[in-house]
Amino acid sequence: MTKYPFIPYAQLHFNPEEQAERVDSYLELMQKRRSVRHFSDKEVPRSIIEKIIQTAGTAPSGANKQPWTFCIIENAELKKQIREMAEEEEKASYSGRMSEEWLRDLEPLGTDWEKPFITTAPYIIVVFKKVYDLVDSEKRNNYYVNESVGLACGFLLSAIHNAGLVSLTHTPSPMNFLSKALNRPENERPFLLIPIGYPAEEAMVPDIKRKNLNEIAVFYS
Ligand code: IYR
Repeated sequence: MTKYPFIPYAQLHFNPEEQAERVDSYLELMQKRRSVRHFSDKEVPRSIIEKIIQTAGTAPSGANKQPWTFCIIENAELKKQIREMAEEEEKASYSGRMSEEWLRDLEPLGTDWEKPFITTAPYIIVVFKKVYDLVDSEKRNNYYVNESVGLACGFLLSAIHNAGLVSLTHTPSPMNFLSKALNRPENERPFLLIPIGYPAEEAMVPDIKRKNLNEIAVFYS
């Protein structure tokens, strides 16, 4: 196993004012991020999507295995098929598979089994996690796969928002149908389905509040 050569870390140097300004403006940007369910069909250049995916790929991962595959679906027929399959599963979930409590928790958010965004958005990204790697048909371990792919999805969502685009983390359940529809190898499992595009002009979002700092943080000084 060859070792990586170690190189100096390319440090970022901000003076205190710059630092304060940067954390404020990043917070302000991210506070505007919302899960959007109403998409426009307006085109997004492929080059923009490519840069966003590359940004997601900068996430840290267990032993730097980068155990993710991003499938970007633009093909209308394939989006239609995926929508039909997702809605079939979601219909079964909303009408029996989900608990009463779960349905009650979702009610204020107005979600239901219908997933029009899958066909309206110009792209859907299906993120796959690689539970192991296949190198010359041999299994190689990956580590902290859920943590790693979750981090990459976080980076993905923030890159999407930074581009003035919107997304939705859709979790059709179960979602094995995506492996088949996209012809993925046996070492990959679907993780999230994320439509990406511009919001519809009349897009509405529920007026949710984020928890305050003192509700989410405990400081030990
Ligand atoms: N997977 C379903 C249900 C759903 C579950 C949660 I947790 C949400 O925050 C939103 C929806 C769906 O995507 O509709």
